[in-house]
Amino acid sequence: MQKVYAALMTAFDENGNIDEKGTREIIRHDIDVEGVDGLYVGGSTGENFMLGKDEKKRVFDIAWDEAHNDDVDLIAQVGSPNLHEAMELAKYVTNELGFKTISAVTPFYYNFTFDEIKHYYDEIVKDVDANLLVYSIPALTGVSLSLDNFAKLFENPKIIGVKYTNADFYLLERIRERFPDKKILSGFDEMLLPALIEGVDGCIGSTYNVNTKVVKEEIDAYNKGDFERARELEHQKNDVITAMLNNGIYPTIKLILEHMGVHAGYTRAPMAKYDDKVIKGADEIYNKYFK
Ligand code: SI3
Repeated sequence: MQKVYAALMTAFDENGNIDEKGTREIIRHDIDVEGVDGLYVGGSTGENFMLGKDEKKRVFDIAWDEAHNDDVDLIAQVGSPNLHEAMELAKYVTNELGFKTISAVTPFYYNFTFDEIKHYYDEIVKDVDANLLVYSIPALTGVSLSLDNFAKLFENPKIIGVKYTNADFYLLERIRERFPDKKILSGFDEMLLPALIEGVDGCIGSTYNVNTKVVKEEIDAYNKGDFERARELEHQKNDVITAMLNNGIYPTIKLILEHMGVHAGYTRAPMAKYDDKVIKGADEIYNKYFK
C-alpha cells in the first residue's frame, strides 16, 4: 500500500517563535486523527527555510520526542544551500536523535552545476547511518534534475529515492521505469492520481495534515482498480486543495487545524499575518468541506 506522509507544519506564536505545544498537537493530530503513515519533518510546509539552525534542531527534537514511539515513518529534511549546516543537521538527527531516513532539498540560489549538486548529496550522507531521499521541487528551487542526473545520484547506494514535487510526468515515468527499486514519493497533493498511475510508492504533502482520509480512500480505490471512484475522489480532494491554494495554502491549513481544536498558530514572517479575508476564507473552507 502506498504510504501517506504529512509534510509537518510548525506552529508559531504571534511573534514568530516556535510554539512547541502547538507543534506537538499537530503531530498528535496527524497521527491519531488523520492516520498518516509518516511525517516529513523540516520541509517546505514546516517553513524550514525561514528557520535558523538551532530552530531546525528544535523542530527535529520535538518531532522525534513526540512521535518516535508511534508506528509511523519519520523523515528529516536537512538540506540547505549551506552544506556545512546540512551535514551537521544530518549528523544531529541520526546520531543525537534516531532518524533512519533523511532528505535534502537540491541546493538552490547559486545555479550550482550538477557535479556540485552530486558532491553536496554525497557529503551529506557520507558519515551518517541513514538513507536519503532527494527532495526535488524545481518550481521553488529552480533546479531541474534530468533522468541521467538521477542515475548519477542513485549510484550512491545510500540515496534511496526522491520526493518528487514536479508536474513532469514523463520524467516521473522514466525514473520509475529505470529505477524500479528506488522509492518515489509524490509531492504535489493535487496530482496524486496521475502519480499513482506512474507507480509512486506514496505521497508527502501539506494538505495531508488535514485531509488524509479521502486520500487513503482514493489510494484504496486505485489499488482495487476502481478508477472511476479514484477519479471522483481526486476531484473531491482537489476541490478542497483549489480552495486552499486560492486562500493561501499554509495559513488556510493552520486555520483549519485551529477549527479542529489543534493550536497550529501562525505562519512566520516574511509570510504575512493573517488578515480578515484569509480568516474568513479559511472559515468558509472549513464549514464547506470539513465540518
Ligand atoms: O513540506 C514539504 O517539503 C512538502 O512536502 C512540500 C509539498 O510538496 C507541498 N509543496 C509545497 C511547496 O508546499 C505540497 O504538499 C503543496 O503544498 C500542495 O501540493 C499544494 O500545492
